[in-house]
Amino acid sequence: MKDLKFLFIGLANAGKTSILRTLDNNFEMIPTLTPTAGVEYKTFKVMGFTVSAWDLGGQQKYRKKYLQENERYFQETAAVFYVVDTQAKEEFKEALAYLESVRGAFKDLKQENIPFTFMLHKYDPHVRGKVEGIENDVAGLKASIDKILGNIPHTFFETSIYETHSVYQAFSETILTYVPNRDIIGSKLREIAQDFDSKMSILLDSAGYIYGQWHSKDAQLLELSKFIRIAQEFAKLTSKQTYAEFTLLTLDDISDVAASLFLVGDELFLVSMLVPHAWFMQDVKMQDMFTKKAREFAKILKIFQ
Ligand SMILES: Nc1nc2c(ncn2[C@@H]2O[C@H](COP(=O)(O)OP(=O)(O)OP(=O)(O)O)[C@@H](O)[C@H]2O)c(=O)[nH]1
Ligand SMILES: [Mg+2]
Repeated sequence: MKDLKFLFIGLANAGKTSILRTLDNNFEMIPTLTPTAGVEYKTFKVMGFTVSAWDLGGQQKYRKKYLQENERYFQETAAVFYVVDTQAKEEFKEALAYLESVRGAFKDLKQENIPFTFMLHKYDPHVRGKVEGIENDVAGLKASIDKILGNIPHTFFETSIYETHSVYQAFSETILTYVPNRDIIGSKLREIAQDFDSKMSILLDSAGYIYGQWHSKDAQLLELSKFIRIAQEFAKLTSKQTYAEFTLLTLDDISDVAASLFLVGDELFLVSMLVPHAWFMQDVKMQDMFTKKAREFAKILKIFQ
């Protein structure tokens, strides 16, 4: 198993520990969280990797220490998850200054090209498109980050603990960058969706990690988000003792989520796609075809071993 060290960095109260609790399915803990004192460590077994997440408490006294002892904290990092509270506009300047120092620390260690995954966090469903100016604030923030990082690889995700899948998406996609041939999953997901005239498809494991997804260009963001949420919740609820090969879940008045489950070794996987409501349900032959197609992923999943 390959090891990956991920740093979770950002100002105090940005949401780092909440994100890690979310990834650990430990939601009950979130309301009682206190500021992280120093560093907390958490290990995840995911997609064939052992991920060590270092949760670097963001209070100023700790931040200073990490930068002063950068070797101890930053050495051998595979990727940095940089968490910013998008609802705290007054803190953006400080968050950017810290980012600059972190970049400087990696430069000192001659590891300038460590990739950054930005979690533009607390981008809650009730905030998006509703709180005045947040889109502009976030666009401005991204531009400033681009300027600081230049050619250093970095990606942006808008995340919220109230949309669990947004957090999983950022985490999964970052891990996937360490998997050679991962593109083959996306092409296969496109193929399966197009075979059935579907606009979106996804491959997940039963822990909820997203191995790949595909959607057509005209897919609506809100629908996509709903689709991923339903598929993910279902994947997490299913146990390998009791799973059914085919299940149809209701998305809304027009669409369903077709789900096919299969085992690879000891691991349960789910392939889902969006299908027109009531159309798929009656057609057993179609369900069979879909189930067969979904199984073809078993071979592809060997790239994770
Ligand atoms: N609205 C909203 N609040 C969140 C979200 N994620 C976390 N929070 C809240 O933000 C507060 C801080 O969360 P923490 O996870 O403790 O923040 P942290 O980055 O670990 O803070 P330090 O440990 O001090 O560095 C808590 O009250 C959380 O409930 C989110 O997505 N949306
Ligand atoms: Mg914390």
